[in-house]
Amino acid sequence: ASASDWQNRTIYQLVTDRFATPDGSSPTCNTEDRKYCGGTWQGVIKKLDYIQNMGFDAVWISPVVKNVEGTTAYGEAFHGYWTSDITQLNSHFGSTDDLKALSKALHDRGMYLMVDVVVNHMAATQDPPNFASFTPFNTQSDFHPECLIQASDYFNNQTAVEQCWLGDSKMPLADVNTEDQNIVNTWNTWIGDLVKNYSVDGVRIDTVKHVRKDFWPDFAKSAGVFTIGEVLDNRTTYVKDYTQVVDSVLDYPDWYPLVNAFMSTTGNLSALPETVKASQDTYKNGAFNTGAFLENHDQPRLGSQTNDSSLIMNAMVWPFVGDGIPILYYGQEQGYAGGADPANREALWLSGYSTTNAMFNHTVGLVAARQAAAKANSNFLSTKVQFLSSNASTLVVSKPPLVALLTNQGSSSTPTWTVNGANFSANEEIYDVLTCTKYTADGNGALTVTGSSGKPQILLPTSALTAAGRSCPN
Ligand code: ABC
Ligand code: CA
Repeated sequence: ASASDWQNRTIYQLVTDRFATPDGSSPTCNTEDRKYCGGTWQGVIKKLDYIQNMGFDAVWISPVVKNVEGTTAYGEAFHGYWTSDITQLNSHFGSTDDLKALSKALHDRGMYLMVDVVVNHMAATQDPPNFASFTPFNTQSDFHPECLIQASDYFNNQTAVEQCWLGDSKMPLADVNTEDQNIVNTWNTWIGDLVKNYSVDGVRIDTVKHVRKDFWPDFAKSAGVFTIGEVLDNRTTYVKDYTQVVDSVLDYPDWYPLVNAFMSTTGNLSALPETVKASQDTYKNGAFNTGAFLENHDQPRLGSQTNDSSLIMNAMVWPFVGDGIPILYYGQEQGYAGGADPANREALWLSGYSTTNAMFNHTVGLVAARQAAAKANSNFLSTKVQFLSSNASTLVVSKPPLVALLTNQGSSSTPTWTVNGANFSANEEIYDVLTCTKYTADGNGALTVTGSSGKPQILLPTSALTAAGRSCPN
């Protein structure tokens, strides 16, 4: 599937080892142990109803290739990022047939499969590494000379970011010599085969900023499907260049102000509109196609920073009402609150996959609101999101036909928003689709909304709901 095929998708990101077991059992899983807990591709297949019932139509799974075995200084390779052999699959997650079966099961439901891939490095369990233990890059010359990336390099030494190593002396991530044409060819063939063998629809590329930019266009072309790169940096000025070499990037520049805005009732809401504008102005495709997320496997969950669920509910709205492709990290819908890696990689089975809790319902509402808006207005996905108003504690976000009302005033507040300049007609009937509260616009198509308990709202006119074949409720 191409970038444009992905634009109207909604992605559920899961950690394969932590999402579902193949037999439906619920083994203990202490995140601090950093061990394999038993999730597999067959487990994912068994729980596709759960994902699809929330409305998601794409699933991003952990890296699939063989990783280092046994216990390392940082535990086992349950997350899948510690490649040892790119020619084999990670048997903890299943067999070749199992991965093909997952791909087919998704496609049978009209859903897409996104696979995470790492080309920047192989993981070593000793320093210096035993290069012969890697496949197929098995000699020292297949790697850049060892030097660890220093924190300051991220600001003033891009060559070091690209050619020195991630990790540390306990677990060096041996940096593949992506300047060598044979290695480049190997990677390009490998990604083409992976996509073909498993009918992959999109590729999430790890550590994109750690490989020279001109490596990526051929790699992306060899993949032949949508490519979305991880460029972990908060600067749009830095991230923008990568939108030229892969289809899309994960939207870290908006993620930083998003979290800052909603981690407390004193957060700053005004920084988000600025980065959004900068990304719209400087990314290759505007902010369209960026991966919009609130949580992922590398960052502390918002619930570890605040226990005010109204703040979390507000923050969750943004990825669904902006220009990017929404990505929800598994467990957010169960109110998971794990902190920094490894605490943010909880086993989902421990939640019992509840479909009745508030965060689950909120997730369903967000996915449905975006899909209704896209269905009602064929220009929804290509119309830039705008902020109709922003102040210290409220935001009015417009992406016609929807308007999102956000606040960080917290659950004991009664926020109000004045909505002016949205695409509402005079006296139009409008619903907050999250609660099915009905409003009527005034003679100028404006309205003032009073919220409750600091919760967000998503407004859609009845005409749009009707056009989408929806009504409120339903
Ligand atoms: C393990 C342990 C951790 C332990 C760590 C040292 O080792 O689990 O508890 O703290 C995988 C595993 C991890 C594992 C690592 C290392 O491997 O998932 O559990 O950590 O062994 C990707 C993946 C990530 C994956 C890898 C490695 C890469 O999403 O899951 O980790 O394959 C860098 C990379 C980024 C990478 C991330 C983990 O590290 O660039 O690709 N993610 C600065 C740098 C960033 C850097 C970040 C974290 O620090 O600029 O490049 O990310 O080290 C902002 C700035 C940012 C700045 C932040 C801190 O501040 O804008 O640039 O980020 O203001
Ligand atoms: Ca590198």
